[in-house]
Amino acid sequence: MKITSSEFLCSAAKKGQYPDESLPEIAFAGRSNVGKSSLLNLLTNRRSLAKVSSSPGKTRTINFFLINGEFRIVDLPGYGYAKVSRAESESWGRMMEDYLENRPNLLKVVQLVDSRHEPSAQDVQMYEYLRYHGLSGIVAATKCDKLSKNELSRNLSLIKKTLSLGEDDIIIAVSALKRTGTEELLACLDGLLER
Ligand SMILES: Nc1nc2c(ncn2[C@@H]2O[C@H](COP(=O)(O)OP(=O)(O)OP(=O)(O)O)[C@@H](O)[C@H]2O)c(=O)[nH]1
Ligand SMILES: [Mg+2]
Repeated sequence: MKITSSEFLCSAAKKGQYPDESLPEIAFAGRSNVGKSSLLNLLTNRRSLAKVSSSPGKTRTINFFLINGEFRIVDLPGYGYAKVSRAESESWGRMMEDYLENRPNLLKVVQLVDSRHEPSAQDVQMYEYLRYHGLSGIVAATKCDKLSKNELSRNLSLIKKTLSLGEDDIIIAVSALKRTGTEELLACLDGLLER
């Protein structure tokens, strides 16, 4: 697939604010600062379609983007950001559950993890949650520009093991900086959209 058009549709904190259910959606999940918004910009070849920030907690709502006029990529707010209050973290949980468990046109969630580290307990929990809801299967290991080939290969094995990835699960190393991993990821999205 080639992405030829992309546009921001809307930002939602609750159900009534989502766009209609007429188009398939693929969402990006992962801890704050892992590179979700950057990956969306990379795939769409846009510098600032989604807002990126070096301080975690940039994306606080669910953001919908229309791609090629035929499907949507959904940029989710990150978890694991230490500075949020308990109330904020609870409202994050409700917002995520509402979307992830009640969205009939949601095909899959791409789980992003940092390629430099062993997935955190929250990453594992998120992936298990996605698996339970039939939304798992694609993992993107971000910021792979920061690692040597050997380190990357070692860490990809560690990520597979820690997240208990199965035979059919796909893991793709991506870098927004070096622009790697996009073709593989787009091919995956093609598969999801059954083309
Ligand atoms: N070196 C490197 N830095 C990256 C890469 N992707 C993202 N970053 C940097 O990581 C930081 C966070 O990126 P974002 O895309 O805003 O992360 P996010 O997951 O959307 O974060 P939240 O919106 O807070 O959940 C920014 O400073 C990016 O420039 C990458 O592939 N390589
Ligand atoms: Mg973001």
